[in-house]
Amino acid sequence: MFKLLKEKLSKTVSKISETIKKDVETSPEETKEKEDIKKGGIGTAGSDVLKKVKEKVTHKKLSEDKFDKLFQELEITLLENNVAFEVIEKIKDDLKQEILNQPLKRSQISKQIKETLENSIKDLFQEPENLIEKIKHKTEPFVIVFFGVNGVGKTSTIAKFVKLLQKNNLTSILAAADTFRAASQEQIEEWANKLEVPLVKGQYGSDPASVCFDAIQKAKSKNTNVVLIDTAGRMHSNTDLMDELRKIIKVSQPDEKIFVGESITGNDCIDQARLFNEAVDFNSMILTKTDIDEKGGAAISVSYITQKPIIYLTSGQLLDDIVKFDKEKITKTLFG
Ligand SMILES: Nc1nc2c(ncn2[C@@H]2O[C@H](COP(=O)(O)OP(=O)(O)O)[C@@H](O)[C@H]2O)c(=O)[nH]1
Ligand SMILES: [Mg+2]
Repeated sequence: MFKLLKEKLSKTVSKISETIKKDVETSPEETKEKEDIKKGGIGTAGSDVLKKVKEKVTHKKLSEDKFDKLFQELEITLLENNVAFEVIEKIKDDLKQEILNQPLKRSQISKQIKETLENSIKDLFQEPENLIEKIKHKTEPFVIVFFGVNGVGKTSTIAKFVKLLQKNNLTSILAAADTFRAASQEQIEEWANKLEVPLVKGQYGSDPASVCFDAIQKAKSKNTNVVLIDTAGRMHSNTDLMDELRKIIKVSQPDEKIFVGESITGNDCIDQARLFNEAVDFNSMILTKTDIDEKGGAAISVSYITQKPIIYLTSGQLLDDIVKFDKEKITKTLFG
């Protein structure tokens, strides 16, 4: 992830730093003061003046105008890589706060900008809870409902999560609450067989909420640790399907509502997250297909936009291609 954004960011930061440095070197006011000092000789009083001038030459303040002009370049880089507008504004404010009207050390400019950017981006992410620990602490079955737009990777993410639960000695039951899309029941059944976990299915066209209810009852009777509910893909603009999702949530009373979004779709993913969050106030997010996302703007933006944490990223089609979201790691990938 971030291949393109990383390259572009690094180039843009270097370019901006070079421009500021050049500005420091060619400032006519400073050159004149330097000459005056040379002419006047350096006595005890002179050494104080020299110190002051030296400081002026190596510490340069940036004007707001100049900052805005320089930021434009960074803004384009961020926009091109799907970073959300609000996020760009936040980064701009942080950078302004940190580098505007503060003395800039010529030798440190690039480092200063890079560090400010890194901290600003790190600050965008909500800290995720440890979901596995949360599950372990619950005695009753822990119910998770997964939702999102069609084809984003909900069903395969559920399969990956089951494998993760198995590694943690936690048992699962799957609820095939996608009774809408042709072949969806068969698809999840294939995963259930592969992972050797029970599955509760429904008739095509039947009420998905009743499938969830049955699965939860079964989990209770069998002391299963986790119920994973797979729902049909839906657009946030489809009111009937959003009502259906609300009903699923009402009936199953999930402990965790997870929005699944495709990181590669950038701003679409950000908009979907925003609207699903408004509709059902979810707990957390999983972003899929990070292996084919060279930009990464959605991953950078969604947590800030929704004020909800990303808990996992998936990065391929194998069952083990799921990793816990780690903001330190993410920012290192971007700036390291
Ligand atoms: N490269 C890649 N493909 C993925 C990833 N997650 C899911 N997919 C693929 O995306 C397609 C749709 O996945 P599916 O789970 O059926 O999506 P759903 O409609 O949301 O349930 C499948 O071909 C998956 O193999 C991922 O992290 N990386
Ligand atoms: Mg599916």
